[in-house]
Amino acid sequence: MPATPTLEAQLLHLRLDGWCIVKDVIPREEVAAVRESVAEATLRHQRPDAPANIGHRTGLINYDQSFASYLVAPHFIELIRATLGQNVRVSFTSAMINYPGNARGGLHADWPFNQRNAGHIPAPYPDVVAHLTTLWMLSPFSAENGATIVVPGSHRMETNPSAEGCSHDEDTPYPTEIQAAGEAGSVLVMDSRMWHAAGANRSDSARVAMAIRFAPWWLNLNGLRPGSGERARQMAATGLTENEVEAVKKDVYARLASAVQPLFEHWVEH
Ligand SMILES: O=C(O)CCC(=O)C(=O)O
Repeated sequence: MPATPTLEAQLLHLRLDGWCIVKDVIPREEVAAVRESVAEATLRHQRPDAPANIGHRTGLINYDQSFASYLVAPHFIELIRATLGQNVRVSFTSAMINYPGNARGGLHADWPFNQRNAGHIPAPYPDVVAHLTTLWMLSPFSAENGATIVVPGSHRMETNPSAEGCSHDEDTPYPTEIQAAGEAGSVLVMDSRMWHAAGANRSDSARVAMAIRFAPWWLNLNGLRPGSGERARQMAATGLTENEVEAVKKDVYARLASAVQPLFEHWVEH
């Protein structure tokens, strides 16, 4: 069995390639229970405007907390904190169920680099790690069921295919792209600038995953807050829409473990 990569090796992989996989963030014997809990919450609270063939629930922490304790699994959170600083914050918790037949997505970078969001850092953007996207494999990710497509090294670009004028079309596979496969319980950690897309699900079962995103303390998240003046001004100024992240309910926050609470403190409802 290959040795578990060290934190230094994972950091190098993340810096050079823009992504790495952290294994066993959820232990194998516990991942089925988390998958079932997340899938059940997603089906019960499904977003009506979710794209075809995808079950989606944003603000997942309000609907299901089965995953919360794993956010501080030492070999996972050490990597996140070594990259973004000790006072890191969770910016998004989203569940995604990609059903059989779900088509390949377009290549893009995530918020705040996705140029279609009102609150985006305009391209050409600087070479700074400002946000991490972590995709939690609650089902195993394989080429067949649509493991995330990544373009290694693309995080060092100053733009991405969501931008008008980007020299690569979002729907054209990139020659060096690969699929980030892994076992259930593993987490794909990537620089949010990295070009990526959902793979096509050609299997006969659903791929259940979560996108948990992390921000450093200095990144302004106010544009994601429903009803905020800053959000309205960003949308009016750009003519673009923006993702919404509902506030964490007080009683949900109160029940989180003390080691998990600091990740969500900034977003608790007033
Ligand atoms: O579902 C996937 O594999 C990719 C998801 C994605 O592109 C995103 O959350 O930004």
